[in-house]
Amino acid sequence: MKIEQYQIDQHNDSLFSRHNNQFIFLQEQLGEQGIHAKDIVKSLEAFQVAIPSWALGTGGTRFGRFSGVGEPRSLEEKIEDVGLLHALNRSSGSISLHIPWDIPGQAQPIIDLATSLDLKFDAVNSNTFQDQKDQELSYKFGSLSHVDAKVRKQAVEHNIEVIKHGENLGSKALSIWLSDGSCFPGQSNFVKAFQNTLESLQEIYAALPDDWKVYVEYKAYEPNFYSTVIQDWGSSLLFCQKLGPKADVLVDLGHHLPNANIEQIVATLMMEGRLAGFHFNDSKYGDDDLTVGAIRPYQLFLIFVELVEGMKRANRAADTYAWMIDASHNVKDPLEDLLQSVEAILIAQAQALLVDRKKLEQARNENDVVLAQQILQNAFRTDVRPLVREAIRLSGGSLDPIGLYRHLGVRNELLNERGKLTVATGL
Ligand code: LRH
Ligand code: MN
Ligand code: MN
Repeated sequence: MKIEQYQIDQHNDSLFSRHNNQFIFLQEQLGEQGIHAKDIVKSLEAFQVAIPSWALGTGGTRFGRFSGVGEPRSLEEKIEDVGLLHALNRSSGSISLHIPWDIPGQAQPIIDLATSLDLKFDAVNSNTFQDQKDQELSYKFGSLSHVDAKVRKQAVEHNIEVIKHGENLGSKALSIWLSDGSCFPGQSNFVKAFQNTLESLQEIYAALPDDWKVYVEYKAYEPNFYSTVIQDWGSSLLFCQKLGPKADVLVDLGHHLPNANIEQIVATLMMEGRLAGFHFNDSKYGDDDLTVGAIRPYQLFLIFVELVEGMKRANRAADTYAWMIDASHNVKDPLEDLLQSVEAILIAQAQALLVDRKKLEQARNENDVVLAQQILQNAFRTDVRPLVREAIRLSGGSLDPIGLYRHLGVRNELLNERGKLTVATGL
C-alpha cells in the first residue's frame, strides 16, 4: 500500500479554499500583533518527529492485547507504515527501532526501502528489560546494575550489538532505558547498583562511534515498584555528566511522578546543554503512553515554550534534538493515533512560537504576574491549526491526514495485503 502524491493533491484541492480562508484570516490577526505567520509555518515544515517501530501495532496492557488488523508483520512492513504516515503529514521522516523486537537482517535492502519512502533511522533502542529466547543469563534481577558481573557483561554486549545494528542503518544514537531497580526495601544496595550501572554504561559509551550519542532515559517506577536505578532527571544527568559529552538526558513525558513540573526540568537540562530530546506521549496516571496532547495539552504547550526558548538561547536548530513519539494503544488504529500525536506536537510548537518573548520577559521583570500568565494563555488559546495545515500542505502532505487515510480506506487495504494475523511488539 502506497499513498500517491496525486491522491493527496486531489484531496487537498477539495479542501483548499476553506483552508486558505482560515489561514489568511489567522495570518492577518497574527500580523496585527507583529507575528509573521509564514515564519512559524517555516519552522513547522522543518520539524520532524520519529516514529517508534513498536507503536505501529496495537499496544497492550499487562492485562491483555487486542490486536487490530493489517498490522505490520515484519520490519519492512513497519517501515512501510511509517512511509504512509510521512506521506500524509510530511513530519514523520524517521523510524526508531527497538532491538530485538526489530531484527534488521541485511542492511542495504532496508536502507533502500526507507530511502524510497524518504525515511531515516532514528535512535536505536536496546532492551535489557526482558529475557529473550536463547538468552544465557536472566535479567530478572537487573541487567546493567546486576550484582553478577556476568549478567552485566551480557547486557553491555547487547547494547554494543544494538549500536552495530544502528551503525549499519545510519542511526546516530543509542537510547537506553534501564528498568533495573528493586521491588522491596532491602533488596538492593542503592550505591552499588549505581556504581555497577555506571561501569556498564562506561563500557557502552566507549563503544560509541565518534559521531554518536547515547540517550539516557529515566523513569520513576515500573516495572520495579520500590526503587529504580535511573529514577529521575537528576540521576540521569549525573550518569551523563560522569560519562562525558556524548551522553544526554532523554525525557519521556510519562516517566515522572504525578504533578512533576516537566517544563522546569526541560529548562534546566537545556540550560546545561544536556537535553537529548523527548519521548512524547500523554498520561493521566502513570506511564500511560496515551496520544500526545490527549490529556494535558497545556502542559505540552508549556514544555514547548521552554524548548523554543532553550533552542534560541543555545542557538541550536530543532533537528539537533531527538523528537520521538512513545505511545501505543489497545483501542485505536495505531496509524490514526500517531497522526493525532504528531499533529498535537506541531500545534504545541506553533502555539509556543506565538509567545512574545520580549513582552513576557518585561512582565516578569516587573513582577506583572497577570500579564505574564495572559501572554502565555493568549498564545495557547489561539487556534493555530491553519498554520499546521499550511506547513504540511507546503511540504506536500495532506490538509486532513486522518480524513484522507479514512477516505482511501488504508486500513482495509492493509488488511487485504497482510491479513488479520499480527506480530505483537512484545509489550
Ligand atoms: C519504558 C519506555 C522506554 C522503552 C519503551 C518501550 O517505559 O518508555 O522508552 O524503550 O517504553
Ligand atoms: Mn520511552
Ligand atoms: Mn515509557
